[in-house]
Amino acid sequence: MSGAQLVPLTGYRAYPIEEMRQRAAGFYDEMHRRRTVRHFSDSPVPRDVIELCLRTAGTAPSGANRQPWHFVVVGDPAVKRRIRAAAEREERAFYAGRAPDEWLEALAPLGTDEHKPFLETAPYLIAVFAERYIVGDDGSRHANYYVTESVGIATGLLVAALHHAGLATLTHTPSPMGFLNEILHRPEHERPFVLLVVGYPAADALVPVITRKPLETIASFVC
Ligand code: IYR
Repeated sequence: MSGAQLVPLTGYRAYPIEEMRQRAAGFYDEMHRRRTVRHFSDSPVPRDVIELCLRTAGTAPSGANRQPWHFVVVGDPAVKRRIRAAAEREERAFYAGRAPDEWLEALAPLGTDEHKPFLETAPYLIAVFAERYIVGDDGSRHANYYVTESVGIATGLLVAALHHAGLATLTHTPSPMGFLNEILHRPEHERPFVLLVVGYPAADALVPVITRKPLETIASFVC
């Protein structure tokens, strides 16, 4: 017996083909301009804009609709300072030898190093956690499904929403990120997924020269 409760689809909107084309092109145009930024301004960002973008992230599809994500928004300068210190400790080890040469060579064109001043400069850090499983009030454990896929999609929507709102992001992954559980008091079953740096780009922000793979490379059609 199915326990499903089904209701009519009401939110869907269909568009005439030409409008569909324009919308798809317009959205591509907007997303195509997005760049990952590492030079941030310290100008404040309205908190309600962050909240709205998090609501968008929370609309992501997820395995069995478990929504296995948790976002911690950090604006407190003292907490940002602690996160920077811990991240730079890991990054120093990474750049000084933990990372294999091949990895460091792959990063060289991006110009990254162990210095992460943006973790203090940017007005907000958003630590994204993946709930590996659910812990009931009585301590019982319940499975989540497709956790990495679900949190990856939610994070993608968050990056897109922040860009759409006019903010810049850096998807930062100091490795390992266990220090985020400690500093942000998140339980052990929540795995740090990514640390998003959010704000306005610095007026003199520079970005590396990159290219994006052409459609023919990233997609094939069987039709
Ligand atoms: N986490 C390090 C290294 C790094 C790794 C990858 I893969 C990148 O795309 C960029 C950086 C850092 O943030 O510097």
